[in-house]
Amino acid sequence: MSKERHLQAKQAWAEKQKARGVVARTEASRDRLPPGQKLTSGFPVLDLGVQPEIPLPEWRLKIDGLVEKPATLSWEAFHALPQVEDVSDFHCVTTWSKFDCRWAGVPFTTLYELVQPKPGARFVYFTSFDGYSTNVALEKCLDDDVLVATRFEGGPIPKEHGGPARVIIPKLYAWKGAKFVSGITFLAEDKLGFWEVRGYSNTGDPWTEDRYA
Ligand SMILES: Nc1nc2c(c(=O)[nH]1)N[C@H]1C(S)=C(S)[C@@H](COP(=O)(O)O)O[C@H]1N2
Ligand SMILES: [Mo]
Repeated sequence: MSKERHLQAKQAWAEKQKARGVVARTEASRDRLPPGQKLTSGFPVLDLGVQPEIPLPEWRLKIDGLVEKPATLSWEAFHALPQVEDVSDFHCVTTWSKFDCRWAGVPFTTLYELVQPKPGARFVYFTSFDGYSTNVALEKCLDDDVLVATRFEGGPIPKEHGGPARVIIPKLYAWKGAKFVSGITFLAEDKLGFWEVRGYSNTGDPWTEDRYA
């Protein structure tokens, strides 16, 4: 079932790319701003008080757990994978939203194809170089706009925003997107991440104000 979902996501992305040439993304903000959110033009920084310095030659992304082909990708190996660009909105649970963030990187679905999760895999646990973690249902990671991003607005992601690489899951509150990402683990059973253990919602849907558990 998730196989079909990830193919659907690839197709949706292709169609969106086609559409982007002709359709400007100018929906009225009231249709784009989830309930209880305020639009910001800046880009606040939220972290655990640590912005780890990771030299690119030492950077690794480890993908493991319930998969046929675990992988540990160097910066070079990661960039040998097909890269995409996607523009999405960003919603922080602390009530600010930022529209039209232009991220580029590797689609989650590409990493999914690379490691080939086993049929029992239903959850994803992300870990980071600063000790952060977060958990997401696998189904939610297979949308076409979910990326492991290495670029923001045409340049490298600034360290304070999670570079060298961060996860972007636009349809969920932003705490579900691990900055400074270092690991992606596929699991059969759910495992709560840093904020999920501390009372944030397990699902984190901005449109239903699904903020706290
Ligand atoms: N590694 C790591 N990822 C993280 C966090 C963090 O503290 N550490 N904070 C999360 C939260 S609560 C939000 S709102 C976004 C903030 O991203 P920004 O600092 O680029 O705005 O990153 C998320 N990912
Ligand atoms: Mo947040």
